[in-house]
Amino acid sequence: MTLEELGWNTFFAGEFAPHAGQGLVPARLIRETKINFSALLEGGEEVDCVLGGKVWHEAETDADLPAVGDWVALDLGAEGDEVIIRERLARVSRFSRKVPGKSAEEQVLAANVDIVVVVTDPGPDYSLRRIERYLMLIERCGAKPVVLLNKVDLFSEEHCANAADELRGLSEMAEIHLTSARDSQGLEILRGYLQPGVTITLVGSSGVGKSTLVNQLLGGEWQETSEVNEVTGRGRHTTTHRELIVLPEGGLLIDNPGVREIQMWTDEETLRESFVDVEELASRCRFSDCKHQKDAGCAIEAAVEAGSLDLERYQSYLRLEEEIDELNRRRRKRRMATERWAKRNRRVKARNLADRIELEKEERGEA
Ligand SMILES: Nc1nc2c(ncn2[C@@H]2O[C@H](COP(=O)(O)OP(=O)(O)OP(=O)(O)O)[C@@H](O)[C@H]2O)c(=O)[nH]1
Ligand SMILES: [Mg+2]
Ligand SMILES: [Zn+2]
Repeated sequence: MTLEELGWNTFFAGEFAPHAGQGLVPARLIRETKINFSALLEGGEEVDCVLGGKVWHEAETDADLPAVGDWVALDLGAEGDEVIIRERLARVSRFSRKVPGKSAEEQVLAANVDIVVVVTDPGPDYSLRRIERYLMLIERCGAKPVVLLNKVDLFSEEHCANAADELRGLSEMAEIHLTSARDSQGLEILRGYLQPGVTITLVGSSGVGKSTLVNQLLGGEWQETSEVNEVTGRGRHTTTHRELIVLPEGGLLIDNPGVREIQMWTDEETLRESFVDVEELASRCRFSDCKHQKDAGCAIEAAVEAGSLDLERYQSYLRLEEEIDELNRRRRKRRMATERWAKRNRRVKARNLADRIELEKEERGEA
């Protein structure tokens, strides 16, 4: 297996060049666990590795830490030594979401991806708004967006075609396909994207069929049925960690655990961008401080009444302002906490330094 087959290119070669002379080797991270990482080396050998102190200290946020898909410079050491990640090479792209819960931190789901495939179904998981949010973030991260409406075997042809048409209306860049992982229908589409060296990541809610698609592409059982549902007694594949898989015919695939809450990491600009048409309307409201809620001369409410603006979209626009406030509030809070923490660290360092000077004086018999 060559580095190119793992996704290596001239950009990464340039990033790696300064480290080549230091006895380090390039590798791609394929798995992350609570205690360490696994990486693939040129030739295809898999090694376990741990984070080096420099990479840890230089990371300003969690998003700077190595993630699955990242290229790193490894220190293999001597036989039997722990393999250490000395550098994380710059990324060409990263697909992120907001860390679940109260924090406003960014979490990198997959680094250096070329295509992000959103898997959904034409039934219970189907939500235009959620897919729209996904598409917006994929386009922003620089990857190509693809949507798979999976499990089409469970729904009528007409229903599936309508759902696909609706999705096509969301974006000109996104490609929408109908698939059935159960019947191996539409898999050739995924195979077509998976050229050697191309990295694809599969995202979407739990249970939509991401791992089943991967299994089908691998032509067998790659992920064993681990948990058995207590109630139904049926096996269930539930992906618990992110993993990059190299397909035999080339192409790299990152399977993700299902995203329960679609709290994608984002910023105010992205949020606003997705509502440019509504913001445009807002500029035509009679009052500049219009709340768009029963205000006189409100252009947005007029558009809803005239049927040119979707009621649901109007409602999410109103919630969006709250969302932005909340996002900025958390950012400020986090920054304050980080500043306090940095001050504390400086004090600790200063104290340690003072102690060391004292100690050295003592040792020299000066104290
Ligand atoms: N009928 C039908 N069932 C499918 C299809 N694809 C997947 N399934 C079933 O849906 C269930 C969930 O599939 P998974 O592949 O585990 O879903 P996942 O997206 O990987 O879920 P998480 O790992 O929890 O994120 C399994 O019981 C699959 O057999 C399909 O095309 N048709
Ligand atoms: Mg899965
Ligand atoms: Zn208004």
